[in-house]
Amino acid sequence: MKKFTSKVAAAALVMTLASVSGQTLAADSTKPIVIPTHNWSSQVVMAYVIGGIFEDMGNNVEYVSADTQGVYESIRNGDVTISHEVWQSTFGASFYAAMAKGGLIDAGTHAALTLEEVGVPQWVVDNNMCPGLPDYKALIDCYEVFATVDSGGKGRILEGPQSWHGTEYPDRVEALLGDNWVVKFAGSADALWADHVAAEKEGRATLTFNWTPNFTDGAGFVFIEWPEYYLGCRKQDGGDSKCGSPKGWLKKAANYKFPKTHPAAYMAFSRMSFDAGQIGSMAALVDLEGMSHKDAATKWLADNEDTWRAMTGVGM
Ligand code: TMO
Repeated sequence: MKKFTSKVAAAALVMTLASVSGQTLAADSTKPIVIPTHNWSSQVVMAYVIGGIFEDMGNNVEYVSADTQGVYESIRNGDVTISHEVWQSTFGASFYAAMAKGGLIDAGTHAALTLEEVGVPQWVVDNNMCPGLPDYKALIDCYEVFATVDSGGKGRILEGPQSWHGTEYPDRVEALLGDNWVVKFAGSADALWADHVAAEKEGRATLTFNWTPNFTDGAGFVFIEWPEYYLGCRKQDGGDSKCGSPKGWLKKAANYKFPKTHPAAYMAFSRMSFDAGQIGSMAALVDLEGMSHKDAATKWLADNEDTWRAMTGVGM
């Protein structure tokens, strides 16, 4: 009896100690946390940044190259564990479609506000190449200024890869600009940046898709101002597409089991919040400084240790 009592007391003491130390109470599974990589720089760098934080906490991590829309279904069914850059304009519909089916959770919102929109490099405005910008109505009469060798005399909008937006810009151009404009899809983000460089060299104006936060925030990029976005205004959502992109959020998503299988990693992930400067700098290390995504993440983690360590601990 005496032995039994002391065993119970010992167990109670262990439980007390465990709950005081909090995080160690429920250990994270050794199963890898699967992090997706996509096709723009900040997302890939942030994948390795977050993976590096998880590894520092003792977790196992795996990276998979994933489709930018299909990834939300993969998170829902557990093949991918998280998404750390859910941009409202491009991926909001796929994010909520997966959530509605059950299995994907909203794991919080970054501090950064976002805009994914077409626009012109600052020098196009500075040189007054299309008077009246950034109002979209100025484009109606300026189409010839934005013609390229492959646009048949029409103004050209260089969209990002089609997997980001689908028919959003062709629909909008048809609704608001008319027949003198054509939308071409770039094969990659790098093709957008190459076009900015070539256009400046050739002295021609260019109108391309871009977003903020991004490395271009430094040199300046002027986003076109369209009629305001509202939920349902896009053709694909039942509207007439006479609207611009939302001034949007940047969310994180996770599989619904992640908080249970990896409580410490999930808690850290739910607390991770990057601002515009931090996200822009992740992109700049690759797109301006020419680093590999992995090296950029290693440097970012070394330069910002106080910031990310605070996210991994218990407390306010
Ligand atoms: C999803 N993106 C930031 C490239 O627009």
